[in-house]
Amino acid sequence: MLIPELDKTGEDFEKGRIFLPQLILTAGAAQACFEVIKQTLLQSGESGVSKGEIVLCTVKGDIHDIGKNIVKVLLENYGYTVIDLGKDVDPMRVVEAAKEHNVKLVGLSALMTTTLKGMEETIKLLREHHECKIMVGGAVLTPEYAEMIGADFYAKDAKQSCDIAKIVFGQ
Ligand code: B12
Repeated sequence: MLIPELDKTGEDFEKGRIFLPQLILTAGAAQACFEVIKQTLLQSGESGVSKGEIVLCTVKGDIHDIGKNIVKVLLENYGYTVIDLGKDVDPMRVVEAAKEHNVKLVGLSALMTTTLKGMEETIKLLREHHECKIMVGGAVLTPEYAEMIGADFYAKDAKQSCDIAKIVFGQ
């Protein structure tokens, strides 16, 4: 329900039916809803041994983080530890975090055509400095584009990020 409404807001924004202040208000409301969902999931979940560590962020130049935050909540709920670097993250910071925690999996999010370059740059740098699998997601991405920029996995939604983590960590 929440995500289709966000999509509708995006379309209204694109078509000039609403403007940036309304878009920001909608995003704020969505974030607040996801925070409630997160707290509820945390309270109901068992705290067990972590299945594995994953570095997650929205790439440089991009401040959209609602989707990334949903991915984080779901991964945590499935028992993975998420090292969340936030949004607008410099490629080198991703590399440093991946190396520091010696992670097997990195997740990158990008919501704009202009920031797909930042995603590509991050993947390139990761390949040069750290051996790991990379999953990517975000509304503008396609499986073909994800493959072209060198990602190992494309996820169309948060649930798929958990399926990918299961493949990478074997649990
Ligand atoms: C909310 C929103 C905002 C909010 C963001 C708030 C926030 N904290 O995120 C605000 C108002 C700040 C904003 C700002 C801007 N926005 Co905006 N925004 C949106 C909007 C309406 C919804 C995005 C969203 O949250 N969707 C819901 C989430 C749940 O979906 P999602 O991110 O795709 O995530 C899911 C999957 O893709 C996947 N996934 C996502 N990431 C990852 C990562 C991994 C690892 C995995 C496995 C999976 C995964 O799982 C998620 C959950 O299922 C979209 C329109 C749209 N329909 O997409 C425009 C949109 C993305 N914005 C757009 C634009 C242009 C901007 C601005 C440049 C506007 C401006 N003129 O200033 C700025 C960007 C500034 C910047 N540098 O980043 C454009 C981008 C166009 C393009 N093709 O490049 C869009 C498409 C709107 C439009 N049609 O014009 N925006």
